[in-house]
Amino acid sequence: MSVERTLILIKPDGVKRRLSGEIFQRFEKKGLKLVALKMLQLNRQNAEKHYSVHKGKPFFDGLVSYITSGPIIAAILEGTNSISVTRILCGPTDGSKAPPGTIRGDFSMSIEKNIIHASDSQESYEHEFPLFFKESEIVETEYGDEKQIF
Ligand code: 3AN
Repeated sequence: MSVERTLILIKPDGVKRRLSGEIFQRFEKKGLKLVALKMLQLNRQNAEKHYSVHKGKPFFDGLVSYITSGPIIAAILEGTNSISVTRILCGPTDGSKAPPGTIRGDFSMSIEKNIIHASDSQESYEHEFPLFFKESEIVETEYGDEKQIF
């Protein structure tokens, strides 16, 4: 058990469907702490870097076109085991198979338009977050409720 940070991206479908507030509410209610946040539109070069592990896969071009097609919201969430906890709240990749109660299970019907990205490991987080945030944009604050949550 260790305090981790993880990167999430609310994808263009999540932003355009006005789900951002609901999604952040779920992470905050769970006990994760928002330590960085911004809205942006990715260019192709950064999208390809972000998804570089998928280069060569049949869905790569569609994925890059999709994630660059509109505004996204990038955030860093902090908390004990935040990488795995965040992935559990997101649910499995394919929204049509994701269980209810998860973000994808409740809001997505698709494997591509699946609302949210979340880092799947510490290595992924280290690769992904510098594409979106400088270290100086991460705000470290004690809220004082950590003992109630963990
Ligand atoms: P996850 O986001 O659940 O970690 P990954 O890392 O396997 O899923 O895939 C990265 C992204 O690529 C997914 N979020 C999804 O948008 C897209 N993707 C994965 N598999 C497919 C597929 N078979 N067809 C279309 N898009 C896919």
